[in-house]
Amino acid sequence: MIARLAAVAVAATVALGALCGPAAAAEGVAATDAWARAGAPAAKAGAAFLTLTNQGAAADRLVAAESPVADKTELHTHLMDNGVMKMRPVDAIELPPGSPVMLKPGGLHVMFLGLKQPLTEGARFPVTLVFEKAGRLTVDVTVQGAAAMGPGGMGAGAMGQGHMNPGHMNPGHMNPGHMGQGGMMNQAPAGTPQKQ
Ligand SMILES: [Cu+2]
Repeated sequence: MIARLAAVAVAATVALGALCGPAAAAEGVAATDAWARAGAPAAKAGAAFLTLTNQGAAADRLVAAESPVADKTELHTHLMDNGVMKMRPVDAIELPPGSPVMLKPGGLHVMFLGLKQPLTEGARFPVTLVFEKAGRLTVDVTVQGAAAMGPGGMGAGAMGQGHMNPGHMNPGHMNPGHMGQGGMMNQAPAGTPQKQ
């Protein structure tokens, strides 16, 4: 076990250097900054977001997610369809070695259908991620405010001008032809400072 872990230690150290906050790791995949957006008390659907970093040498895939908060938990993405942003289930989320994949509002997300309880700000709940190679990993999801954009103060310039960060996109499932010009990200909250 120790020897086996040592084999990935170098890659893991490099990958972790760029991350902050509490991390959970299955063998080879780290999950950080898991959060969800608070929903209305009657809401039947919700979503969670997080960053996945494949620290192994080989590609892996997130193939499923499970959570006790909902009847059904799916992997979704957003696609532009005739100028309308729509959600669509995906079979898997590709995790190339060494490059973080960000699940975030307007993009890939973990979808909850048939919520058994409202997602109230400050609450925490578990989500179990199932990776093709790395196995199962349970992360703690923290519910943030209804207008939250995620950890790290996304409103303070991190949103930029609505550009999608190509490094975080998933070529295996995100069809650039459907992505428009980053239109999905133009929903940045009004009043967000946009420095030139
Ligand atoms: Cu969805």
